Amino acid sequence: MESSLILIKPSAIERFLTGEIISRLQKKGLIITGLKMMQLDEKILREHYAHLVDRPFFPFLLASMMACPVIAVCVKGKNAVEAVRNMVGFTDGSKAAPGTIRGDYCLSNQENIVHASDSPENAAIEIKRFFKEDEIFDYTPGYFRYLYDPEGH
Ligand code: IDP
Ligand code: MG
Repeated sequence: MESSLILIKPSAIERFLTGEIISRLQKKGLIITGLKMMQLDEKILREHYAHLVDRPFFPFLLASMMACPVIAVCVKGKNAVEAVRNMVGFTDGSKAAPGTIRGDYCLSNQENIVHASDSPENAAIEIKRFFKEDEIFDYTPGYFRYLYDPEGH
């Protein structure tokens, strides 16, 4: 079972979209293994968005991500990273397909509702970045047999 890290960004928290996003993840069959609200700071964001620190919009991105607390969600499921990225849609909400989270709830490049890990390797790094080991609950819910066949397919 693969894990992925989602951040419910200030653009979603402020617009009361938290429940909607968590509901979509759960209805897909993704199992929530970690959930926490946290105020991000510049240090963690420079690490998390290291690939963007030299971009001209980075100061705006920093301010946007620190505007209010975010909610970090860790989920597990079959091909969870790809499945969540497909549910989230293109970075720019104005280009994201209807039916995706960004496609349904935003038009912006920056204020795009959620972050989602882009590879299993990065997911492992990001889960460690936002959760302590004892904040992840790797349990098997009772409804598991309604999500997969006995071999997890
Ligand atoms: P992703 O979130 O779809 O993986 P990345 O390219 O990793 O996209 O960018 C990380 C975040 O940086 C985006 O989700 C968005 O909030 C912000 N961002 C990316 N490109 C731009 C831009 O051109 N202008 C403003 N913000 C941007
Ligand atoms: Mg990214």
